[in-house]
Amino acid sequence: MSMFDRAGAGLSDWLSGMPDLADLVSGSTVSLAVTGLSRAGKTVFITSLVHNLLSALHQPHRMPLLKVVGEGRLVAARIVDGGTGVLPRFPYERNIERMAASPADWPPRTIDISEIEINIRFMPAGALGFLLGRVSSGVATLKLKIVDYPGEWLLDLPLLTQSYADWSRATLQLCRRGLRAEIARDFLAFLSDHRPDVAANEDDAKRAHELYRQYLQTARDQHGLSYLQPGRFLDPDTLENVGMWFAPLDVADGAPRAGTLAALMESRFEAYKKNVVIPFYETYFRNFSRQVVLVDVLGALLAGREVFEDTQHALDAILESFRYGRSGILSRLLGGARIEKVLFAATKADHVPDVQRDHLASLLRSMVALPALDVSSSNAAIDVAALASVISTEEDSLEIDGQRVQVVVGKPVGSDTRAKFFIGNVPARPPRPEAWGKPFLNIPVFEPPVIDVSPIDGIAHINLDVALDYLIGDQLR
Ligand SMILES: Nc1nc2c(ncn2[C@@H]2O[C@H](COP(=O)(O)OP(=O)(O)O)[C@@H](O)[C@H]2O)c(=O)[nH]1
Ligand SMILES: [Mg+2]
Repeated sequence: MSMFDRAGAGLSDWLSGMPDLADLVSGSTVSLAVTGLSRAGKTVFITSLVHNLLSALHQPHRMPLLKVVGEGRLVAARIVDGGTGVLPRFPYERNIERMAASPADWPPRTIDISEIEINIRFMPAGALGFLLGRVSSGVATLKLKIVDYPGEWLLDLPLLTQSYADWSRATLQLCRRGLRAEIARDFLAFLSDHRPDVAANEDDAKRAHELYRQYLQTARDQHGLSYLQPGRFLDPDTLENVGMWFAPLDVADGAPRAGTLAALMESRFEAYKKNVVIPFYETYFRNFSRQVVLVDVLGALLAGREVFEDTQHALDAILESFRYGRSGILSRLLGGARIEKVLFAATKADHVPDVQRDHLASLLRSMVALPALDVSSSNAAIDVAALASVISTEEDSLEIDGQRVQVVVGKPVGSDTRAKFFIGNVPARPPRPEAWGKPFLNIPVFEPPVIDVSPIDGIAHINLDVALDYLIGDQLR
């Protein structure tokens, strides 16, 4: 090999580690998916992120740790209107108006998938910026596609490797334990009155499905449970389709006899996988390259041991969608595409004083068993953070039993007065079995702070810039 060859190889090695110059000029796209279990804070996260990006030119001090902003390289950030997206548009404007209204309130609950595109124009850093300056105006473009989708949908991945009998057995076992047994009482009573091998009829199928859905909904809305399958049963729109009205039954192993209730349920279970679960992975999930999973760690912690462990169980199932080496099904569905980086983020960190926020992140780290995760290169890179999309509280202190403790103060929605909120200490690790307190589900909903609806001043947050830099910073270099 001549000197020249070697030098050439060295240069192309060096260049291959960098974004393509042509891509930088014409613009590349990065798809950032935002998910989390219901009420984890997805809508508020995206709204604040978009607002702070659009405001970053005027108010760079809000996002100093997003390097493209902190280093003064941001040129412009704009919403792409009428984008090419096939998904419903994420209602950023409606949300920010609601949060900026007076009295201020939070955006309404959402259940569906949506997206919004932001065009980010920036000066590339270092040598690349220099090269780009020689061939064009020196300004690069990144199109950031942000997609909001329910984390419950990821809980359906395990269904793909289960038969109806497998799934029924696992689901009913869970359903007959602890808190769930009580919530599912009506559904379980139905099961004991109806053998799975009775002749199939629409009335029984419908009744079983309704009772099962009521159980899922109560478990989520009144008890804060999250390991709930199938994920779409919590979204009323899927109910339109009779072909998906099923529920688990006490079936024996093997294929059920034709014409029985069990056989009907089994065919609907298979239809759900084929028409709902698989298309989500093949059509949407395979296009995501970066992912945030938001978790209301504090809510889970305060709701008590059973809910906390259930959240852990759900996170475990969610993680399966980012472990490419282990399940052949995922690589088949994604056709080799993969998410490169995942951030698990504990939301609403403004509910605890500053000194407790590191613990919130450590607690989440141990909930997702991050230390034990095999860091095989086939998996997505994963990290953990604590953040608040919208700081809605201030710090204060309070005397409790002769001791001064740090608390947060905010104005609960609908109230005229400000209230102090103290939850004790956030542990850095899941509490020991005997250390659990009484379940507490009434975390106050604090009014958002005063927000300007125009993207000038931005919104005060905790770690949104750090999170975004981890997720897409490499595309803005
Ligand atoms: N204090 C505070 N509350 C938040 C924050 N993010 C979300 N929330 C609260 O959590 C609720 C649910 O958030 P939302 O984004 O709608 O959750 P989603 O179901 O995951 O989209 C909101 O209505 C707020 O009350 C935050 O950063 N700070
Ligand atoms: Mg939402």
